Amino acid sequence: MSSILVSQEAGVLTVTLNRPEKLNAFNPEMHQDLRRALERADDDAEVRAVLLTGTGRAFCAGQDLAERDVSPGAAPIDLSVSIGSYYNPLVRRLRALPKPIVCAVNGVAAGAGANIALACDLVIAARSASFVQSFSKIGLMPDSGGTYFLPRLVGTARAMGLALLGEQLSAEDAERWGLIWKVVDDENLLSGATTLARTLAAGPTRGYGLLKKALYASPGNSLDAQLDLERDLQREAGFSEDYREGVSAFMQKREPRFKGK
Ligand code: LHQ
Repeated sequence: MSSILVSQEAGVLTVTLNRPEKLNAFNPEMHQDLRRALERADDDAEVRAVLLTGTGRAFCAGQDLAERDVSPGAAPIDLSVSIGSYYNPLVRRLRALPKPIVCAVNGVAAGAGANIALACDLVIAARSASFVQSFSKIGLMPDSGGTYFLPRLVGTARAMGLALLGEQLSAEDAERWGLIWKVVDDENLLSGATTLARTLAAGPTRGYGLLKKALYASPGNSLDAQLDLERDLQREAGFSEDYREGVSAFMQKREPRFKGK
């Protein structure tokens, strides 16, 4: 059985984590498959949005903890190797993809699984889903961008509580705290996320890529630097066909037909 499922329709590449018996925990195969899928999303001009979700009752339980020998006497484990080889490149790839990524969190998202979801651009969660910074339960600290995303999304006080206590945060609280975009009823998750991804796939893809760049650069920039960046990126947006189409459609009082160029 493949560790991920990939399908493409209406400009949306849907990538489904598919190790349900392991709550979609990451192993090297799943990392490699996901990397290939995201490379395809980047390279294929027909792909104009990505939808990431999971099969079964979990979105992703983070690293597969059965993969490492932690028995007494076993060799010390250098976790920086898999973080450097897999998790950090994955977070960077999600953030840098110049196309919108919708994450449909279908169940529990734990450890790196939670933070991979937060690395996506729009996170929608099923009402029964939850988010757990479970790292402290196994003697670790948040990785996969958790110490970056959490304080920026919910503030240091809540980030610290989540990281120290490792308690499950319900999808409804995650929405209320501003950790995610929206919570929806379980039965509406996939249809809602697909509709959203298709809407984005019919949008001005280049403009979306540029706005991702600007918003994600913002926390590290001064206002001056950000204004300069906006000027430069808007210059690029202004050269796009979709800008011409958008303004023409507005003036002609019709719906725009964006091509993503
Ligand atoms: C699992 C897992 C799992 C294997 C549930 N692995 N089997 C990066 C770099 C390098 C190394 C270290 O880590 C990292 C990043 C990380 O992600 S570290 C954090 C790793 N993840 C966790 O610590 C989460 C562990 N899982 C849980 O806390 C719970 O299972 C959650 C909260 C996800 C779900 O709880 P429940 O709904 O109560 O389910 P459960 O605990 O009963 O799990 C169901 C089964 O899934 C069970 O197996 P079994 O054979 O008893 O049915 C678990 O052992 C297995 N499972 N997570 N990460």
